[in-house]
Amino acid sequence: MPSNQPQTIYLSDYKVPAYLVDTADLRFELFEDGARVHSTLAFRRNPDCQESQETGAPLQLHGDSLKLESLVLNGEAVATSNYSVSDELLTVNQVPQHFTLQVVTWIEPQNNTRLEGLYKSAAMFCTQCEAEGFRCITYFPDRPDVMARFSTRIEADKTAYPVLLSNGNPVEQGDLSDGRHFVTWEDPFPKPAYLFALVAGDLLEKQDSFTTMSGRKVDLRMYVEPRNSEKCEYALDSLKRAMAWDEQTYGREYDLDIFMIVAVDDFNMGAMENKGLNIFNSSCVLASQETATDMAFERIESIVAHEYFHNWSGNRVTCRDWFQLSLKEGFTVFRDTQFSGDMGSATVKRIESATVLRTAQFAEDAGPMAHSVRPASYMEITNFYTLTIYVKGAEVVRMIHTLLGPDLFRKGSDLYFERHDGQAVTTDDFVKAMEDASGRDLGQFRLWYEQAGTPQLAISDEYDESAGVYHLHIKQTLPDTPGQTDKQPQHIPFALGLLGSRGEALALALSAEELAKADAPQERVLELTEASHSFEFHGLSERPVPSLLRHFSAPVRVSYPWTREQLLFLMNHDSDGFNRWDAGQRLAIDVIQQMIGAPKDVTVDARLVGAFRHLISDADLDQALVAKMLVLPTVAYLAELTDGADVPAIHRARRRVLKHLAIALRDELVACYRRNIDSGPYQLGPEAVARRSLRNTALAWLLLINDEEGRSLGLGQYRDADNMTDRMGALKAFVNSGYDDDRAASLNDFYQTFQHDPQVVEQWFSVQAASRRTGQLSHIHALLEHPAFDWKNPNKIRAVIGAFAGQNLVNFHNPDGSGYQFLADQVCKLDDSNPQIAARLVSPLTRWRKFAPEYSQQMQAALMQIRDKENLSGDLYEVVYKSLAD
Ligand code: 0A1
Ligand code: ZN
Repeated sequence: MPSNQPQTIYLSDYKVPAYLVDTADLRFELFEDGARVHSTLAFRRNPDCQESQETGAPLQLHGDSLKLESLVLNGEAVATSNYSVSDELLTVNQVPQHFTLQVVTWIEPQNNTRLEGLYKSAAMFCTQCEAEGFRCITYFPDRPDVMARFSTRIEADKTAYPVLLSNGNPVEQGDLSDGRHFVTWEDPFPKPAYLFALVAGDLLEKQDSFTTMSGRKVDLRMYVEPRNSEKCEYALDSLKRAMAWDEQTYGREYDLDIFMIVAVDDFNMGAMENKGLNIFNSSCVLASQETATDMAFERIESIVAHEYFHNWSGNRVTCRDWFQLSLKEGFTVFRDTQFSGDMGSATVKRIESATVLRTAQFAEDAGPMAHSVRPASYMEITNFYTLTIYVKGAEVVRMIHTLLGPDLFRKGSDLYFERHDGQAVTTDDFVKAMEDASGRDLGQFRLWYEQAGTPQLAISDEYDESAGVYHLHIKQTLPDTPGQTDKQPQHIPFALGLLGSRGEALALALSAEELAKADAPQERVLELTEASHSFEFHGLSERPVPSLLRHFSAPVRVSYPWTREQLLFLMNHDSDGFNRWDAGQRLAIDVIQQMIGAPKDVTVDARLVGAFRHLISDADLDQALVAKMLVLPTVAYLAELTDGADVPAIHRARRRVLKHLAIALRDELVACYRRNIDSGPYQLGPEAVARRSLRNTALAWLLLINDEEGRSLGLGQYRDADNMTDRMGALKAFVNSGYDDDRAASLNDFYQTFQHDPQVVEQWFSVQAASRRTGQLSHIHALLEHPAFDWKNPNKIRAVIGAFAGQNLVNFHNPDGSGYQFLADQVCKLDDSNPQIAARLVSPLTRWRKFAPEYSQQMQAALMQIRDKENLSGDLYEVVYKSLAD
């Protein structure tokens, strides 16, 4: 057991802070060999803390990797006997009711490879303080329920760092001696330290503006390295759309005079919502037609919106403690998905959210790190920036929206923002506001926050012909998760419809009386609260086909004995687009599963071919939906659905089906490709995006079967592409094809063309690392040796190692165990420089229990090897030990 075993922190141990900070005045002196941070903090005892009121508890400040240079209390140096410093805390004894503490620390941003606190990304200084990075800058009560008014003076060399940014508004600037200068920023809004930010660099400024609903003009500024000058427009436009949408949908207006976005190349996550100064991973904000795919544009729009929306859901109303992380993240993801749905197709957005949830969040729920939306304990909070907190958290908010309806939900959110503006609160406060505004009892609903795991609904039905009544039985169970057994039934909104034999929507009368009134709706949201329910639908002259869990109305698994005929019927007739897509997925899953290990003479069900023929050929269907319906369920999802999964076998079965479809539909694919060629100028609207998507799917399928016409279409597309979606679509198709020369030539050309653009080089890495053909270990090793690879850059690490272990399932799960060994080696290596990234990358290994014994044993062995590493970080310790626990 390593000596640095991290402690477990429990929600039940929460105590209010003993001291509050009213103002934090910071002065940063930035140099090439380090930075000096002068901090002046105005403290007072917390009136809500009994202990500090009565006995004057010692003052404890968090600190991490700091060199303390001086400590002054109310103008006098603190005697060494009156304070102590450990690795994590600075403790000052005997402090008065009110006092000012001046702390000077020395830090080394240039050597900060963890990318927490103040660090250097290329030539610029930047910060990342969520969750506990501020303590790497100076000593501070680094917890979100301590909110202070910050001012920040930054001093640096004027030539190397002409731009000096922090939160709030600039209030003073000027020159200093030795070619240095300073800028002072003041943020009028009290905030927790995790929202602090600082940026210094030689950056280009892009300006725009937005006039708020009350008529205030807000300066919008984006700061990027000069070479990225042409990649800012989309983010700024997205920002303005998000600002307008939040006013319209939630009545929320921006509150400062300036809103800034900065792009940095080295960043552990996607982006950060620091007050007034959002910092983005370059890959999540920079885009141009030539360098970003449609998917990247979509991602940028949603992340820009997400960070902006945090200004209310996160910053104005923040979290009391990190157990409440989903208070801001779940709600904000809900808001950004609503926004994306409104900007494009709500159905397509719903399909995308459900895909992530069912593929990856359900896997998390079923794995060793399973936790509830509001966890009860953690070791390292950075390990809890999970899909459960983010996307399941968003689903929970979405269910409240479904239960209350849009108007009461809005009343609830208004009450929440009003009641808690300027406070640090809990998920319970959120639910309470929703209850108080709507009059609904959400008591049982709160279990969604407390119980981990994915509820399973087992559904059966029968039809009583003589009575004309259809019976639907729904049983819910919630599987055990680490530390949680014997769970309670949850409150589940279950949307459904019934279809008649001509595909028409039937009226849903739950009783004879309702039937008599003859105004029963065609879709209902049933509320499940018991372990089992039976519903009756009256007045049905034939057995209906049920359309279950419409719009994916709750994050649950549904089992129902669908026949293939029923699925085909729903694919064609369901009025709910989501369930049309879902029926297609279920049908494909059924067909693929049948092929796993099946003898050669078993053929692919002709009905699947027929259904896909219809999708590919009928140009009158909603093309954006069709583009989604043509994507077969991924190997990752198929594995998630299987106990004792044999990934290579799943992969072979899926390919067999795919190839069969491609051969059978070869002519239709060529026609679909040609029909969707765009002749006019490049556009980003939903129709153009759907056309490119359809064309790229057709191309990929054709190249999978070595079709010569497909090959020449692909070569032409690559050569003539005026945008990255087309270029990347062709490149990907060749990389995954059997055309070895074309693959080599296009990869080479792509690199030559884009080698100076890190965001595109990242795509170049990941298309290879994720490919069955180029993602063999020898090639992955070669990518790690490539001059453009950088062990300090999280994006490059994710593009190669993350894509290999997370997307290239067939090579990662090589039966010889080499993929596991490789990941273990890289994770150990990374743990010394960036433990956060190491702990995230290891996650594919943590799922070892899912796989067939010959795989799971080797995965376990790889985890043990990591466990035994010297100086294992706390981050990796938590993930690895929990994964290996019985
Ligand atoms: N709050 C950010 C995500 C974020 C979290 C942690 C970080 O560093 C450890 C960085 C960013 C968001 O939700 O966008
Ligand atoms: Zn967020």
